[in-house]
Amino acid sequence: NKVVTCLKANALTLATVGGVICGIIVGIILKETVGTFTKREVMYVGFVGDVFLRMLKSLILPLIISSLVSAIASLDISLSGRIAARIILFYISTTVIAVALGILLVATIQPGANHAGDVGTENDGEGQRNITTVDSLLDLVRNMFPPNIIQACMEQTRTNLIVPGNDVDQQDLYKWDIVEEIVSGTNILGLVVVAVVVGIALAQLGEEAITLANFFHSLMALSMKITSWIIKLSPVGILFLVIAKIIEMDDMETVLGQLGLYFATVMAGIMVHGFVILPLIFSIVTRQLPFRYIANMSQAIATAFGTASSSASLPVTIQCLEENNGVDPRVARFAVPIGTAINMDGTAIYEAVAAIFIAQIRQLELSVGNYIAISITATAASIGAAGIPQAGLVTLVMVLDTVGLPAEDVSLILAVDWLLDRFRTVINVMGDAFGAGIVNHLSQKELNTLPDDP
Ligand code: DAS
Repeated sequence: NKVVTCLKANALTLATVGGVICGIIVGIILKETVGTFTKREVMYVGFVGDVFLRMLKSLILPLIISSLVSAIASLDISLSGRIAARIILFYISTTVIAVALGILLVATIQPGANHAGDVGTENDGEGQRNITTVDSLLDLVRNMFPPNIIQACMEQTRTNLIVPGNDVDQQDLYKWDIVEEIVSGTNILGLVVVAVVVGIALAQLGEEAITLANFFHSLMALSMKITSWIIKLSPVGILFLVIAKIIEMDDMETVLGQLGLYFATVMAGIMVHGFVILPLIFSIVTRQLPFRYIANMSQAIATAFGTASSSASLPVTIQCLEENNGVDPRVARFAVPIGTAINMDGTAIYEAVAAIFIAQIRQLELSVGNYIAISITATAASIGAAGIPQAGLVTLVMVLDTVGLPAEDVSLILAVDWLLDRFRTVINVMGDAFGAGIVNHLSQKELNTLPDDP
């Protein structure tokens, strides 16, 4: 009966992972039997999943603000400063490792070499968007300080609720006004900075602002309560999200023929990074095996795969860390919102591989300087990308611009991006989860000396 209790305890997680697997199987069967589906049919099939995704996304705003403010307000400044330094150092260094791994793989495997020059892009030329790297890097910094927090919240709600990539005709990719929003880092970065500043101010004010601090603690509790309800829907929600995505895709045979090696290169990079390198760092620091820690995150992994959005997975990631992995809420609620804003290892690898793959197809000789520029902009692009579907595809424009490749070359890798997006989103979430676990371990002594937050 030990097994029975274990199954009961993990029933929802098993059901959610089952939802992903069934979604893939049913999707492929539908695809093979029915063939192509109209956009309207896809929308009907995916309707339940879309509603589930919007429920999760509606929580992003209150959760990001309340989790950060309440976490920082309940730590003393010096401790939150040390925790922030550790978490940001971990995020930046793992992203740099990820980009280096991506470049190593794409430079050795050379996936673009055998297609050199054979694929052109029919491009009407109009609507072409030259987003230069410098502009978008400046935008990234500018967006960290939203001029008007209310407006930033409104815009963020808009970005969260419109799910780009699923219902926008792919060919219009670089015509999106969403491009501006995503390349300029959207407002999540701005909200994170504002929330950190407010949290520090509340911690400094102490008793004087205890009412406001308690408001954020209650808002966090409210958000987590609603999350626990929504999570119960994930098996069904994710099932339909995956089915809708599978029946919508182009036929994989021809696509994988052309992009198979590229797909394999990105997958190799993100899987090695997410399930070898990060767990290795985790085990070395915490002296515990990573398997249980990863298994305890499977609900968040399934949600990341199903929604292709690390922001939408945020509530589940926090819950898995606190409830299953016993990470101190003051660390989890600090690390994860910052992680979904700036830590996207999967996306960083993908940006580096995709840009160099396209350069190989274009028979563009890359100098060492180009590789260095690509690694810097791939890191910046992953920091600037929002945690919403196919954000990485859009910030890829920045990396292409670094080596003089036009924005519309993104269309060369479009066909498999909806699937790669899911895998890189899983690794983005794993990077946040391991970051929280490692910093939680390193901060244990200091956290235990502090009174528990109210
Ligand atoms: N889908 C993004 C995320 O949610 C990742 C990406 O687009 O690269 O993390």
